[in-house]
Amino acid sequence: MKRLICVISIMMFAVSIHALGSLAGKHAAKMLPQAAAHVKGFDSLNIHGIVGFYETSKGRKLEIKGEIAGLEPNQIYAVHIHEFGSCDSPEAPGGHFNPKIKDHDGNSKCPSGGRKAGELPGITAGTTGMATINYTSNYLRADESEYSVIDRSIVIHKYADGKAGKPIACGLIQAVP
Ligand SMILES: [Cu+2]
Repeated sequence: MKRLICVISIMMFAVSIHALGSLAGKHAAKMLPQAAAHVKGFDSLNIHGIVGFYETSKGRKLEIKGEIAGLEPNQIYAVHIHEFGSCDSPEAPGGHFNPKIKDHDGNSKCPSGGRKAGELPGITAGTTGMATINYTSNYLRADESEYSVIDRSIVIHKYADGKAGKPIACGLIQAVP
């Protein structure tokens, strides 16, 4: 009997080690962001969300993924990376992040159709007030370069690009240790 219990517990131990191993494997396969921001509304606005910044191929592309809740259903909002890493007030993040993009000859060029690198595509809130950010930038990084979004902020504006109005929500972009 003792022997049987012993065999069973060894088997269970083996099973749990196996389960841990495959969990760890899945975890390792799932990409972790290099940087993340916790977006919160200014004033009493109930806006909140998390945005992750993922460098997909080393120093070439930056995937920006997140979800923002508490928006007005069916509204379009401008989303930008602003220059300064502060969300103390709607003015604190400063202007749009605009690192100098150089072409192969070292001349400055416009990143994409005259948009600044920090000017991401707008987001549309669904019927529940939730919007998804899912964009890959060829001009931003999450490293220590001059193109890095780390220690800057991600800002949601009141309206869509064009007349975006004042920032209504903001998240400090911090390196993920
Ligand atoms: Cu902006």
